[in-house]
Amino acid sequence: MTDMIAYERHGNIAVLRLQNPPVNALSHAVRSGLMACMDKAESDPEVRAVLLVGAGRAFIAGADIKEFGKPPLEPHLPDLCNRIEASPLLVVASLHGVSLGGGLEVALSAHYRIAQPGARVGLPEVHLGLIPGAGGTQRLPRLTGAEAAIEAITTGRHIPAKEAAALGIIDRVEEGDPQTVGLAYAGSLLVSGAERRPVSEMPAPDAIDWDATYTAVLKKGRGQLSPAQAVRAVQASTEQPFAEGLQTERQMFRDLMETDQRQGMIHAFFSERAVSNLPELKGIDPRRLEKIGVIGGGTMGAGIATAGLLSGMSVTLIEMTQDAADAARGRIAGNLAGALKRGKITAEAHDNLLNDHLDVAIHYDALRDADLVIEAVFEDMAVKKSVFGQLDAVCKPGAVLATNTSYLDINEIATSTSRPGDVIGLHFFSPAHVMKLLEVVVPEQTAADVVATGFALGKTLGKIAVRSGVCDGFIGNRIMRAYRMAADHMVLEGATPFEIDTALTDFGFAMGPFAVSDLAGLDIAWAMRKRLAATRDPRERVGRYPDKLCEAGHFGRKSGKGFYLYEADQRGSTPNPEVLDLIAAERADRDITPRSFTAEEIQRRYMAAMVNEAARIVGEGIARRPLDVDMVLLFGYGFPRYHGGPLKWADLQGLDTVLADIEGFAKEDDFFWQPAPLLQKLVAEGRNFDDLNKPG
Ligand code: 3H9
Repeated sequence: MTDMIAYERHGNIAVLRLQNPPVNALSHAVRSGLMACMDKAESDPEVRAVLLVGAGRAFIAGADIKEFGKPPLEPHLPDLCNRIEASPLLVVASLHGVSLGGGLEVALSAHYRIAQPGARVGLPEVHLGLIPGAGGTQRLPRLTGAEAAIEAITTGRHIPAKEAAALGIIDRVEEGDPQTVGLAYAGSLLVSGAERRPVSEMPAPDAIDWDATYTAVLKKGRGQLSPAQAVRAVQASTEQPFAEGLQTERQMFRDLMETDQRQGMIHAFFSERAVSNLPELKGIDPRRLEKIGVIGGGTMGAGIATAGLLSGMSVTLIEMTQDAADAARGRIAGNLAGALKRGKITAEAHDNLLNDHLDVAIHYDALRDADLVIEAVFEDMAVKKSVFGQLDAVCKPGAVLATNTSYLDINEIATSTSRPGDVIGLHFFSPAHVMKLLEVVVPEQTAADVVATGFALGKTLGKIAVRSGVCDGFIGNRIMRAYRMAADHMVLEGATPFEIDTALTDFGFAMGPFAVSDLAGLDIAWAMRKRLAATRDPRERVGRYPDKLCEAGHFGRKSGKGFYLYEADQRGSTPNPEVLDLIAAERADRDITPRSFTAEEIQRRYMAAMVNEAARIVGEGIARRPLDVDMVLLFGYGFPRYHGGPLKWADLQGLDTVLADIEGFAKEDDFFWQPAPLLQKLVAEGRNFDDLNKPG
């Protein structure tokens, strides 16, 4: 049990070193070990102080998240923290790496805290759908005041040591080995006769306007409960004695532990890490990845080039003419200027990236040395094939040849080269230097180390890379087409686009589908509808009113008018009344008597369409696992993180409920609402999507 904690005596100081790799999470064994070691230190008459320190790369990253959802075992973390704080010995914590959640709560229970300059502290529990549950909401405000504590807890951000010292969270910042500086600090405190200094005995912080703060935090969280609850917990620190405040915090923590939001957020936490962990890539090394090439300097190509530069890669961008090349350089310079303005890079780095790491050329020859080339040219099969033919001619053997197409058949693109094993899809989302999602689209003949290189590129660029098979739209856009279609059907039947957008922002989406269309440009979906028209099944219902908007030159935000009006109000909060006229005309044309939809019905239909298509995609093997779909929607489509992703949401609803919805909707339109075979199978077997996420 105590091998999780190394106990050593250094003179009159007992060192308790946590060693639970990789991040010293406070598992049951660690908590028990700490309790036992505190007893041991206190029973040694020579010991006057305890030093808490972490082995490895962090002090403590928090409670062990893997234990959540299981019956909690004693000793509980709050009891451990209280026990540490109540020790008659002087307790010092020496922090390095991260001290997060329960890790910071343990440190706050010590009487003094010293940290390395590079250390970071924080209470990120809200990102797991929780609040700090071991005294963090009661102790932190006693050190920092209520306002700073609320900012820290509701954002969950990692606070650098220097700032933490300025806020009063840390007493001293000192460079060196954490144990060595900790021992010296504890020794000096003993020599100077420093007293124990329990935070719980410090005065309560001053009150603030709690209701206003609560309302503001709730609004900002778009329906996420935990940050708003954290405000109430901090409020308790000002209104209740410490012990009572702890009870209040504990109850809120327990209540949140029971919520779907907590399950959704923890699913997101683990899926984000599991998504690049594919069995097929075990033991496969990626190819070299230092110099990348980008073909095409439009918005997408310039964004990809910017992403590469910001991650320290050398980038060669190819355009067709000198004018186009100059324009591309201008776009990249604009992106980098934005990064400079947001403090992501220094002025020196900005100049350096633009002048020394970027080459914009008009001949493919410049790509001879590239390790990987991504084409981002016009979405046309003939154009893409011609580009790949030229790449095949100039690129060195082993170079990865990637396409950023969003729907074309990459198997066919690969046939235009003599090396289909080197061809892959790398589908970025615009703006490519900002959006986190990267779909790694794998055609039939792609070599395993090329797939590994796609994932390695994602990691270098700081993106969430998700494997997708080849199909029209891949994972994300194919699912989007289905839920967008469900929204359009609701409009034809009686809902307004504005009711739908509101219902979905209430569900937690950053934007509703019609506001998203305006942002993307209505001409994009228009072109897609025209492209698919020739092969469309006659039973498919497609609204014609959006075509009418486009025919009148209204393409959304960029033209000043779409579903919403942007001319006077850039936020687009004013619905365009012409849209309602166009819809009314189409309903009349189709002999539809409009009916009303509740927000709940809108949400259920939209989600059912999303889940059904996602289930098809998993069933067909386009996505390897349900969690892959969840991550695509979370990182590329603004899906609310606290629902975990569409398939986690479906699990939490109960798959039988979702299937029953689909079967019910099918009574009106049995072409669109065909239940996915995988969904039917899981319901019949009493299983859920998460069962398919488990390895093996
Ligand atoms: C809490 O403390 C509640 C209390 O207030 C009250 C309780 C009563 N537990 O991210 P990485 C694993 S809530 C278990 O890839 P990085 C992680 O899964 C907790 N495992 O590395 C991964 O495993 P694998 C509040 C954890 O360097 C491995 O460690 N704390 C935990 O990019 C490496 O992680 C948090 O929310 C954990 N707590 O980032 C902190 N943490 O190798 C959550 C990590 O098998 N953690 N693992 O895939 C993080 O933010 C990042 O993991 C961290 C390291 C910054 C620590």
